[in-house]
Amino acid sequence: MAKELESAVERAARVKAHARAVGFDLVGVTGTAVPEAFARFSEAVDKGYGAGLPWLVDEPELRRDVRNVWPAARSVVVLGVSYASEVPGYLEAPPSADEGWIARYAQGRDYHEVVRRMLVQLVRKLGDDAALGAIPSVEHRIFVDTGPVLEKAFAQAAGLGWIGKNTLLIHPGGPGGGGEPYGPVPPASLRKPGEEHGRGAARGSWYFLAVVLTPLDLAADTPETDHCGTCRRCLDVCPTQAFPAPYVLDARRCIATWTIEAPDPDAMVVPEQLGQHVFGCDLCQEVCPWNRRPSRSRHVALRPRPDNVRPALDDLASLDDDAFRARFHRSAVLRVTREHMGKVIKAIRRA
Ligand code: B12
Ligand code: SF4
Ligand code: SF4
Repeated sequence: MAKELESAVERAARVKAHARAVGFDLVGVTGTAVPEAFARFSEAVDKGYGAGLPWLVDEPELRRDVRNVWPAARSVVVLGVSYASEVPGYLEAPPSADEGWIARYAQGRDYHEVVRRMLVQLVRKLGDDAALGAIPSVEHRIFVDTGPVLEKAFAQAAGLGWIGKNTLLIHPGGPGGGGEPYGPVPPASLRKPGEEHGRGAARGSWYFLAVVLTPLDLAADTPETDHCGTCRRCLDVCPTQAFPAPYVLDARRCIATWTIEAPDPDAMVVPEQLGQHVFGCDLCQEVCPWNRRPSRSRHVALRPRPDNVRPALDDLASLDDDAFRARFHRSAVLRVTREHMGKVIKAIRRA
């Protein structure tokens, strides 16, 4: 039997070591509620900015405190996985009129699958610790994207980064979340952009977020502070003026909603503002100075598949249902149907 880890600090350190061992790039800990963010969330939903997406606007109370989702939760472990790539972006190498843009987060393997597998490994390691008597034997709940959890707000509270004016979580670089140094700092001659403070925790917003709810009492980290300053590039670049104010997104106007979430894209898409976007949009991240010179994600499965970078619109439009499913096998693009993407492609061509 191992000695029981008696303090919340020791237990948090153990969880973080496991998180890094299974491949998470960022990890931090916080409590079960983010009251200020919940107030902002409620205000945004009341104004209609949730675009009527049922999984976002229904049962808002669930998001007040994760104990409304799972009463046993006592701490929230927040995790980040980089999907940064060196593929030139939409603005750097604009797609031609015959090409579409699939957002970076969907250019590789479906992150729900990749990140979930890492979460399961993390929870397994905690189970091993419990079997050794190092921590109490408890259940955990894991979430990546689809749960009623304000992941960005928890990530900021857990010190992983701050929510920028583009409403996304931006990691400042260096420590791997939670204010601890992450990985050795390589010698200057070997450093890549973004590795100024240590490997594996490049700055920027090209991170997926995930959450583990745990009944364990873990020491909380210090929230990250805002580093947007006077910059407003993301607000100015948005082709649909989807930001009614800094830090506030009206999802009804976001190309990601139009091309992915809208029940019927014809009812929402403004073709003249769509550009070449067939699935998602990266513009408000591409212009962010914190995303300049991204270092490539170490997660091979998340790296872009060449055929998902500026795919020919004709090729996409020619797929039947089976071919569409085969083409996007294990890809987040399967969030939409062939018919849905077909309508988006028609809108691109109408403009
Ligand atoms: C709904 C949703 C969407 C909606 C709405 C987006 C949005 N900004 O909320 C749509 C479909 C538009 C969308 C688009 C995208 N999404 Co999305 N989405 C979600 C989801 C499922 C819920 C987010 C949510 O609760 N929104 C509710 C609204 C009201 O909250 P909010 O705008 O985030 O507002 C918060 C902050 O802005 C803050 N806030 C508000 N006002 C102010 C003011 C100040 C001063 C401060 C400091 C803070 C602050 O408080 C609010 C509450 O937390 C999360 C996963 C999850 N479960 O959390 C992924 C998530 C946010 N999406 C993600 C991604 C990658 C994207 C896209 C980049 C995909 C793409 N390339 O097309 C785009 C980005 C668009 C954008 N600029 O946000 C990632 C973001 C990772 C990161 N680094 O932040 C997440 C976390 C998924 C994941 N698990 O990785 N998404
Ligand atoms: S993802 Fe595109 S459309 Fe949505 S807010 Fe950002 S720039 Fe605007
Ligand atoms: S582009 Fe500028 S304002 Fe927008 S999130 Fe990045 S640093 Fe903040």
